[in-house]
Amino acid sequence: MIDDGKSLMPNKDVSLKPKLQSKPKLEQPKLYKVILLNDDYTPREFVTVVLKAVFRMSEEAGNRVMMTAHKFGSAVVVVCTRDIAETKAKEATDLAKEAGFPLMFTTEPEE
Ligand code: TYC
Repeated sequence: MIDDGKSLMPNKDVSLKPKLQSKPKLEQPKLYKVILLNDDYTPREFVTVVLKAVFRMSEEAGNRVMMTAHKFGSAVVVVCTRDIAETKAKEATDLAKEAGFPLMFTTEPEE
């Protein structure tokens, strides 16, 4: 009979014995920060627009991150895998460049 998983009979293919050797845990992927850098030329409103568009931030979150970079020189936008961090940082920097602004997003590994 084909086991459809609905039978109440014990399934002889499933071992109930405890494993003697546990599988080694998979490595967690290293995480990267996307950093927003302040500059003197990009309008504040435009920075918030980019944060909303590329990083799917709310107006409030975008404004908060933008003001953090404005006041302190830089701000962490998001922490994610290297691939996503680099793609998003480039997308956001390119969007600003197309609009004629020097706004920069960089990435760095998390400690
Ligand atoms: N400092 C810019 C200005 O006064 C605004 C700005 C904020 C630019 C944050 C970049 O990451 C930035 N127009």
